[in-house]
Amino acid sequence: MITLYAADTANSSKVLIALEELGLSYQAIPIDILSGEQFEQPLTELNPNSKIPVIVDIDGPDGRSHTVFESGAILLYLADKTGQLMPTGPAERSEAIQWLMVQMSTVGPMMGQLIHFARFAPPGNDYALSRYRSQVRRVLDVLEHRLVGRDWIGTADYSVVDIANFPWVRPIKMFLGDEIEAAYPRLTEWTARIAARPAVSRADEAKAILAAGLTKPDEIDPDKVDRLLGRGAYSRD
Ligand SMILES: N[C@@H](CCC(=O)N[C@@H](CS)C(=O)NCC(=O)O)C(=O)O
Repeated sequence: MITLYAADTANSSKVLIALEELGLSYQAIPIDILSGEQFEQPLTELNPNSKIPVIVDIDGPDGRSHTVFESGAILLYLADKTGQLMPTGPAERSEAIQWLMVQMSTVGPMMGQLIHFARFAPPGNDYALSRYRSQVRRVLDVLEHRLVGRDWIGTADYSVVDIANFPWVRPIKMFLGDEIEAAYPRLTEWTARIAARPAVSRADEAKAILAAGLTKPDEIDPDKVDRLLGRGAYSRD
């Protein structure tokens, strides 16, 4: 049994999709990041970086309980545990890991910053908005080019690399506009193919159940938001 600590977020979705694809038995525990539960036990003990997602696998290596944080590390752990969703040949595996690192180092962080400045920052951030829109478009160009003559991003088959990218790419038009679909036809088709997978529907249902237990946007305590975003009284400037 795997325990997943998660919320209604893209990085949590990656793990829900992988667990559903792999048919692993799990329970999802909601962590209310808008009310600061990531800064309390058990999260701080499970992840010194105070972020979700985190998994605890009671049937870990050598029969011992094993904790994994960082969504990319969780995806690789689950793929290794089951021998699925990652290629096994050394060259193919190395190539897939490179593309997983692109998601972790660029797709997620650049999208995350774009969402921050588009949704959470006070007005007057034209430079930041322009920078992160440009960075997101740049990395979408890279993914679109990667899909020339191939169906999947990481390797010949659907893998954890596609799972890692999907929850970030799927909502992209909310931030860049509907015209993004025509600009990125291969990515648009890739997104539709993944969205149609039954495991993705099940993961979306599990995410909706998680979301129901979390603070709603109109209930947010402004001080807790400042803490989450490291601003106001929590600024380290
Ligand atoms: N690189 C990490 C990022 C994790 C992350 O930023 N998680 C967010 C939610 S998706 C979080 O816990 N935010 C709460 C906070 O920053 O205090 C991963 O991929 O797991």
